[in-house]
Amino acid sequence: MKLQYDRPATVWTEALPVGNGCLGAMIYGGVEQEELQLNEDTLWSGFPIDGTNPRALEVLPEVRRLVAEERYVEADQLCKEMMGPYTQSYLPLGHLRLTFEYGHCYTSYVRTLDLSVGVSRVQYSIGSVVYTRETFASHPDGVIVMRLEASEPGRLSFRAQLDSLLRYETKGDGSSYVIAGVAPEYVAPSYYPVDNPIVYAENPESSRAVAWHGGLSVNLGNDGGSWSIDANGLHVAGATTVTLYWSAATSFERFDLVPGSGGRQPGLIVAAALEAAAALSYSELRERHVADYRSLYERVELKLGPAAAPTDMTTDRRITEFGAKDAALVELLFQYGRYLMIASSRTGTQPANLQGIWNKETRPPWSSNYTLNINTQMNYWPVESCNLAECHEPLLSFIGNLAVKGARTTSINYGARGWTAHHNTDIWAGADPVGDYGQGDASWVSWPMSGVWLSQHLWEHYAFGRDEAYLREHAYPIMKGAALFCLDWLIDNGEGMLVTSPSTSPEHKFQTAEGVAAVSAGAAMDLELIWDLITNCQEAAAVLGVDEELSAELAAVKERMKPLQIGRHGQLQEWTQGDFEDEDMHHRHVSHLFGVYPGRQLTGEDEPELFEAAKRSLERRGDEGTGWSLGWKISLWARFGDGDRALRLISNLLTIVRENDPLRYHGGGVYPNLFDAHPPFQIDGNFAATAGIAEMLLQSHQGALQLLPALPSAWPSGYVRGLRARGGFEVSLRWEEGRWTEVEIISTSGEPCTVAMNEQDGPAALLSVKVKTAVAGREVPTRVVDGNRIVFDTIAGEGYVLMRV
Ligand code: FUC
Repeated sequence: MKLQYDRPATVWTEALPVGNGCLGAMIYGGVEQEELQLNEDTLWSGFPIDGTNPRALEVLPEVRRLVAEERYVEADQLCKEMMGPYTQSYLPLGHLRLTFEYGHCYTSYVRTLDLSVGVSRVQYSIGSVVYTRETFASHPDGVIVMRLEASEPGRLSFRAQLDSLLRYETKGDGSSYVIAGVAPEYVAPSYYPVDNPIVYAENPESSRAVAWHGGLSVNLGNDGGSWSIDANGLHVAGATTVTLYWSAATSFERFDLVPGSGGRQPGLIVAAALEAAAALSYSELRERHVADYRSLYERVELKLGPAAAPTDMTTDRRITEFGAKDAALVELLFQYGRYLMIASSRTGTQPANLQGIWNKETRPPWSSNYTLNINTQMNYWPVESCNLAECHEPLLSFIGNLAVKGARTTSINYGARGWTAHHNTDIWAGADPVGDYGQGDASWVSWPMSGVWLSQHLWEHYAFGRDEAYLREHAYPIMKGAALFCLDWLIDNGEGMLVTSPSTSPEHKFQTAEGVAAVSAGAAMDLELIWDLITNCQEAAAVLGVDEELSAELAAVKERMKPLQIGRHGQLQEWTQGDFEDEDMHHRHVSHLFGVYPGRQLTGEDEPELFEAAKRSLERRGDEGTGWSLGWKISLWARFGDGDRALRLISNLLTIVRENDPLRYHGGGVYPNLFDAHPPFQIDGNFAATAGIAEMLLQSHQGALQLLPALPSAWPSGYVRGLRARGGFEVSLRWEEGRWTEVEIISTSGEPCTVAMNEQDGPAALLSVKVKTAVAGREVPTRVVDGNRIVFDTIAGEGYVLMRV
């Protein structure tokens, strides 16, 4: 499972990413000059601030009145008075540049990223000397390690230098070469034209921003050569094998503390990491990294069909020439999403942002922040189903930070209980509507629903893993806070039905006689998000045996909420206040389909008419879109049970996009390094693709395991091991001629297992399925429920095999 190329990267989106959750590098694989573009996941501009806006509460009744009177354009305008500051930006740390002393005439070049071990490799020859470099980012040891080797003694001579786009200093401290600086206190979003977009404190000593520090050290082993450090960098001469160690840290302590105020000293942290790494041999470091990485990566195996491309074809050519027609390229895309998750989100790190942890710009697209009206949630769609539940932790604990900041916002801006946040946040967990107090647009700013949506992640982690202590101590209290906000935020629409107001369907607008507008009451997505949260809270309270009264209150609210509407095109109405005409029928957001995916309100069984209407809406939106939009549509078509259509969306995503290409295709796709292209690069589409492929093979949102619910005809036989399902199950299945032939289910929580039969299997299948314990082969009694489901009891830790007889 490799990405492979026959030349160095010339642009960033050809370079290959490594990461340990916190430290990231993009490796270009150059010959005369190698470049690693470096990141550290706590290096953000800014410091903790209060962005609440009491004016919001003052204008709220008037906004609501305008909405009720259908004066939408005016409502949009007035919403500007409810805004707070923009978020801060995720920043690039710098570059490590190696300049070799052998020119640029090379042969036999290969550059790879091997997903099975999490190691990137470059190899080429200069004359008769073969040069090899391996690079990986180690989570257990907190360093990025690069090993350089020459096939003949003494042939490695180079200079290593560090620089940064931020203000910085370098120095040699004897054993290591160091780069350090203090981040700007403010960076304006890239789309916000201001004269002074990057602002540093006048005196770095008294800056409230993050201080950052990186260090490079070297080990030549016993194979000869010499090294020295001076102001110009690290110099290596006449070596044969060289190991470089890189580590970085910042003074960021917590979302609500001024950096460094708790005494955190990044220089000491880096020095300790480098020293500890130097005490291990290269092979020890590599083994420790590979063991850690594989403990996550190897849990899932996927085989969708034979490779169509020759094994030595470069990945970018393979995308161009075969795309999704190469089933093995789809496998690579799937596993790449898992790789990127392991590399960008580990226990104790920051959640993966818009670009994961890889960012080269000081004013990155959309500040490379956390965009909470789809993108951050999308990042985490694959974690539970694709067996990386631990990687969910950074987001789950970050939601706790947002709940703290969001409680203040909710109270000051809306006079409501509980907590929520809006469409953007940053490492400081800002929960306020952004827009620099009036500069933003209501279509993206006026959306106080991210607390509601993020709460779904808290519940899903429980739904898959069944960790009751986590539900009680962490998840439920935060979910409940989000529900309390909903109770106060919902208002009577004058006809006895509860709606949200002001309400937007993220980033989309509708046409009115006065022009386009975004704000109305009861956008479908709001109602679906609240349905989801209430349902999850009710189930959580029942599991924990708490809050009977609140659950009853929530149930009553659910009953009174305005029903979703079907519009004149047979579509699910995006706005329930009117069957409005879309501003853009092909808009990238499909927010009103939340209830189909990632939600569970709209299913063919429970809501057949709305489900059909939702499908009609998706038809109308079309099969084009930005990278992440294509990614969302994969899962939606999987939920609609249409595998061929889902594969068409994968195929659209597997369209090559090249940076700086004037003739480039402007829709979504992937770059040569398989990074998702909005364009520009956004990592969400990678994660959505992984989640979507899993969703085609296994679903569990309707209380039963659905095996191969959306298998495309192009993948008639295949195999998947280790997908997870809600209820505490790990599922492996093999299929032939489009039907499953062998299923193994490992029960991790000991709950009864319900399996739904596919339509194509027919009711007769129920009688022909036998369940045996995997080890003893003992037959397990099954019972039939709801016509097409079988249920059997399980014991935690045991495996069960389903077979047809
Ligand atoms: C939302 C989307 C854009 C982009 C941005 C980061 O604003 O509508 O397409 O993904 O987030």
